[in-house]
Amino acid sequence: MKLVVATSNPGKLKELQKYLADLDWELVLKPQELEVEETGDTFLENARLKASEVAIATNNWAIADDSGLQVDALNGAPGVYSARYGANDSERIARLLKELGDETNRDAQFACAIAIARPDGAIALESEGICRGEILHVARGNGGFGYDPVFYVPQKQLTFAEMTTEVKRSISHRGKALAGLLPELEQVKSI
Ligand code: ITT
Repeated sequence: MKLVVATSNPGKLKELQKYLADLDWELVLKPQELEVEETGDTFLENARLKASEVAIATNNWAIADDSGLQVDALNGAPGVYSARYGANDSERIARLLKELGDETNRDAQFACAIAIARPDGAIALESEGICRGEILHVARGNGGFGYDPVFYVPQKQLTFAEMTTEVKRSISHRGKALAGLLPELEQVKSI
């Protein structure tokens, strides 16, 4: 059975494809022209919206991820606006570092909500994950995507951009959200 990966973000797509590779589902890319407006106030609402609309439009099962960075000293910003914080990754990072300035509290978290919809748009599964860390003053590492080079995880003493995909998966918001959902994804087809 086909599962449409409802994202236009290449970095996110790469991670999701890797995490879902061993499953008994045929992964299909979302049609490029199909863009869903993210009108929700929470990651979960937006993940549900994207999964449902893409499922209905393609008449297939669909999986969507809505995620973002929440910085404590910025009262949770950029949050659900993480993708809209700048025109590209380097502008988004530059804006984040500027807004934080000399702030000594650099605590932050990545949050991720994942929703899976049936072809009629009904949500079949959903899950959320969080990863705590700190915002560095200067970017480090070349891997990953988005805010990865400035997101440092003390437990690993690495930024997300310095980790292998496997290590990032083991501790990241997206890895945790998916771990809560993969066993059920194998079962859900028959229900
Ligand atoms: P889709 O909606 O098409 O999936 P998007 O980039 O608009 O793509 P979101 O609305 O979920 O996705 O925005 C999430 C943003 O948060 C994303 O653009 C990144 O800047 C950031 N982000 C999410 N997960 C991340 C991760 O693992 N590493 C770095 N940045 C991440």
